[in-house]
Amino acid sequence: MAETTSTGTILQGVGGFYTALDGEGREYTLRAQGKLRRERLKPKVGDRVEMMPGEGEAHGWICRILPRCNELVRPPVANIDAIVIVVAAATPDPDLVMADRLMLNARRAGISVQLVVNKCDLAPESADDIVRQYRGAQVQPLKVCASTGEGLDALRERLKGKVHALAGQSGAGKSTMINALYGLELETGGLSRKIERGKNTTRHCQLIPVEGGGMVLDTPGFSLLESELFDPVALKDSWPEFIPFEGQCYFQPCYHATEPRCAVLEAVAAGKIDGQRHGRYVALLEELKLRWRDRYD
Ligand SMILES: Nc1nc2c(ncn2[C@@H]2O[C@H](COP(=O)(O)OP(=O)(O)O)[C@@H](O)[C@H]2O)c(=O)[nH]1
Ligand SMILES: [Mg+2]
Ligand SMILES: [Zn+2]
Repeated sequence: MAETTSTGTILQGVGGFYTALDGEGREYTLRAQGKLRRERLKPKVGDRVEMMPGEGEAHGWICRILPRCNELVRPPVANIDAIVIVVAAATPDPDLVMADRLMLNARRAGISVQLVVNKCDLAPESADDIVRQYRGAQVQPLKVCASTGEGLDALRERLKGKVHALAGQSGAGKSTMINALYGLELETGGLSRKIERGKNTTRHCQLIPVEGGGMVLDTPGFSLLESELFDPVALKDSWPEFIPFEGQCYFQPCYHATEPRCAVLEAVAAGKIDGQRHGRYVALLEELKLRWRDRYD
């Protein structure tokens, strides 16, 4: 048997079987070789791999995972150019704590973030408020309506040629948005369809090649999202709003939470930094400090 290997990109993985796409647009069904499993190297969607295609109907093998440019734990993906955080203006009520956590994780992984406020038809004022809160967050907030397609041309343009993942609350409209952006037919429906067995909404990650050379990834919503554990003093580095004021606080380093003569707190008081975004930062900081303190328990 010819032991030729080639390179491919993992599009999805379900129950230990992976689908990979090669440079010529061919798809392969693969399993991870035992040595990968023994080393606990689990291929992720987006991974570039060395593979040994199977002969005929037989599945092939993933021999090696090539070095990753970046990776996320939730959603479990690798080599993503941009993460699109989808927040609904209403229905469900926007969970901006989750949006902030997704942003934080993406930033720490070195992935650029695009914020999209969906369902603007339902609550235009709420949409404006969310955009206002994220004005300084370097997330290019965009208001859209996935069900009518409004605003999607601008989004498609920004994402052209990129490998991008949509993430956010269940029911925010991620699958509807992908369908409207690229003329696909992913399962949508949020809560109403859950009762129909087997007709559930997005359950696993799947990378789909789209026009313009990019790829899109639909992800299931997460109800619980804990960020990785790291020194709380580094949390502020993931809030771009603080950058102009860094180094101007009386105490160094400064958490920008309760310290006297803190330049960031002064900027919040003066309306230069959004107070709600800062408030969520402080809450996240407190949580991280507790987890950091108890990290050896
Ligand atoms: N009114 C309105 N409903 C939307 C919009 N986008 C999606 N929906 C609806 O929201 C529900 C959840 O959408 P879905 O795409 O399944 O959300 P996902 O869980 O984030 O993938 C569906 O019933 C969609 O029809 C929108 O822009 N406006
Ligand atoms: Mg979905
Ligand atoms: Zn400070």
